[in-house]
Amino acid sequence: MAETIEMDDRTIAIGKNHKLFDVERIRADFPILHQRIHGKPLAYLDNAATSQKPKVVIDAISHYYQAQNANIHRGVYYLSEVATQAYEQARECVRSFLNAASTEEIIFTRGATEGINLVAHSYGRRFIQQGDEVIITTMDHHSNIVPWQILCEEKGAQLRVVPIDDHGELMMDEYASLLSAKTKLVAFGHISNSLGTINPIEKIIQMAHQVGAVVVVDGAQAAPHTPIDVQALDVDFYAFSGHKVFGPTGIGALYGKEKWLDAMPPYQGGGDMIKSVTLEKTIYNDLPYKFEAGTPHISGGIAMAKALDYVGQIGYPQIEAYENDLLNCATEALQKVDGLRIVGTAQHKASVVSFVLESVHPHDVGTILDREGIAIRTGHHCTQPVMDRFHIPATSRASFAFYNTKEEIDRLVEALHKVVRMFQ
Ligand code: C6P
Repeated sequence: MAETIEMDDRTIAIGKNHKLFDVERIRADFPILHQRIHGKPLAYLDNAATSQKPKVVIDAISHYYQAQNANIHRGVYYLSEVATQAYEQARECVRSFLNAASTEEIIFTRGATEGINLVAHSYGRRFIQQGDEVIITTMDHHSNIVPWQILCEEKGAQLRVVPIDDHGELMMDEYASLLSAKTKLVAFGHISNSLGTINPIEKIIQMAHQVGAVVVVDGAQAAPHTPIDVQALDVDFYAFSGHKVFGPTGIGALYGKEKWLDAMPPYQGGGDMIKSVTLEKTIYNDLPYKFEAGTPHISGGIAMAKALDYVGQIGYPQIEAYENDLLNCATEALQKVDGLRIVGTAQHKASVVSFVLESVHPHDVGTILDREGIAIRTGHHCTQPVMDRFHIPATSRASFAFYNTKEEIDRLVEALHKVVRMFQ
């Protein structure tokens, strides 16, 4: 973790060379943040649901449609070549973001959900057999539960689940005891969206590999907060969504080791994923195109690459240190709100705080906060097994990005005091 030296509430110096993290300068890049909601300045604290977009990303989409729009991999004319080149450059940018060995291992998807479904349908259908075991965890998002349930049901395989403790941490001893020669696949979230827990991903991968299982990581919540190096992790598959990392919706990427992608059947059939088609037989295209049927979200890929560049320019050490500061500040202040209990108190957490307020339903909390211009998410966050584990129907969740400020946290806390007074 980078060393943080606070200079004032808005400008902090981070790291040995004291690179300045000027949140006001960063906020200036995000047009949507400068508006009033119900007459109050917007405090957007729902970044785990989706992040806001910097102007470079918005401009990239607009520029694409104003100057580059054409279908890719198909035309011999100038515009098609320009669009193809921009899209393939975006793939190279994703490769570099994940530190994958080659662009052949980068498949554009609609997002993390589609990435995980692709692996379940393609790898799962080919390699998971009756009697095999697939391991997931209690803290997984529905996107990393349902595809494996469908697969296991279809194949007669067993779904095993690593439980979590009262802090919202994975019970690693239980994980160790679930692993066996029957374990063929382990799928888990890098960071929990409802608890904020950062999982010990290196250890989980290493343990799975020791029994010969392949590992699928749902990186939807990790990409905005922490650097990812798929080669150092030695992970088999890693999925993330563009919209959570300051890019557009409807685009994301799946990393897969080439040896697996080569051995897997296509996920969908259609244009661009073929080399040749006769009515008798189809020869599939090379990687990564074998997994990209149909016209893709071209502007999305290009704009997502801009977002990844943008994040890279700020730098993960700066982002991690600043967000950690926000997390500590919010945790400390929220604990002082009467009747508030934080759900998810893991030692290693991303900037996500879920909480329940005694005798106030989270939907009431969310609605009252909205009147103050504060956007948080309330509900089960697509993690119903987490809610069941903590015997609650829902939580309120504030999730921070690097453009959030301590003033916004102050406003959140003040509004929650108000909610408590209203329900007294
Ligand atoms: N979580 C949240 O408010 P998609 O929808 O494919 O971009 O991402 C799905 C997904 C997968 N895994 C995790 C850990 C996630 O957090 C999400 C999306 C949002 O928490 C919407 S439910």
